[in-house]
Amino acid sequence: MEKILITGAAGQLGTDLALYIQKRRPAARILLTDIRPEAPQDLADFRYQPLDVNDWPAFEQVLADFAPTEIYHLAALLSGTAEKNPELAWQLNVQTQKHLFDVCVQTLPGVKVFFPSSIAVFGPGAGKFARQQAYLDPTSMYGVTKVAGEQLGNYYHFKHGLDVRSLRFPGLISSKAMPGGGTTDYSVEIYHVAQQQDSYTCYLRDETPMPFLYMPDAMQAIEKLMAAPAPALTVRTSYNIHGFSATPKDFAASIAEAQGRPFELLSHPDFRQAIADSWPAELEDDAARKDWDWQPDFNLKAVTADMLVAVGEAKQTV
Ligand code: AKB
Repeated sequence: MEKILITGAAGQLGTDLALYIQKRRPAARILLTDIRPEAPQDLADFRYQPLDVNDWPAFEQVLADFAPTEIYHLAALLSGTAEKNPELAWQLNVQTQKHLFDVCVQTLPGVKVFFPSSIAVFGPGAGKFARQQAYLDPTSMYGVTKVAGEQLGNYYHFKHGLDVRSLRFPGLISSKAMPGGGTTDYSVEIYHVAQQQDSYTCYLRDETPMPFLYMPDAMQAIEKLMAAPAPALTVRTSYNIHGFSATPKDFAASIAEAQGRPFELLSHPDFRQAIADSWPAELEDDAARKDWDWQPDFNLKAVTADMLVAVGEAKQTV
């Protein structure tokens, strides 16, 4: 019996992942947990348990009671929030993740664990085109926690045989749950604003390039990575995956083109500009392509066409 536990399930990635796994693996038992007291509307059909994963006894109890065969550990602070609260970021993104790995080694033989890493692991040393094996010198607290998390995953794999797998996500674009506290969040907000207004004010300079990925591509990446035979995996820190590179100006232009009317981009950079400037614009993802057949389907034009419809439909049903 496949038993799948998702932490941080009410977030942007968790919401889509829960629905995707439910559809693709109908026989699996799924337990969703999140710090929120109740499941959001989109996840109302799932078994749901409120859980602060930083409460280790409570987390251990959930692991003991449910005895998952697969864990998607998504509970984490993103870049903007981590920069404002570095202590909590270290506690949640590193110490709790390490504790989870310890409990897995001690009590859940054979369990597979996925956790999301990020382009935030890169800093100036990687340059604007980040290779899989680039030097990692992140300048954000979030990036520091993600490098530590990756190294822990690699260590627990080689030292204890724990089957930990991970992806370095670029900015994720999706139409269900909103992202919370990241530097790439504008790439989702802009589509919501475009439903009602003809301009959007971005907290980054209009020519700031970053890598992005549409959620359906993120889903197929997680599925392929988790299904790959263990010997095929040559990377046990975290795999680079790339969808497309774009600037805020590119997003606005693509919305204007799709809507057939002008859409203006205004820019008022805040503290997130420094974070964005320290990240690469593009990722080399050859290892993912070779090891488990990674290939994205969506470019910016396709994302815009899809997002404008999906966000519009969601607004009509509210
Ligand atoms: C963020 O902006 O913090 C995240 C990420 C790139 O990991 N979306």
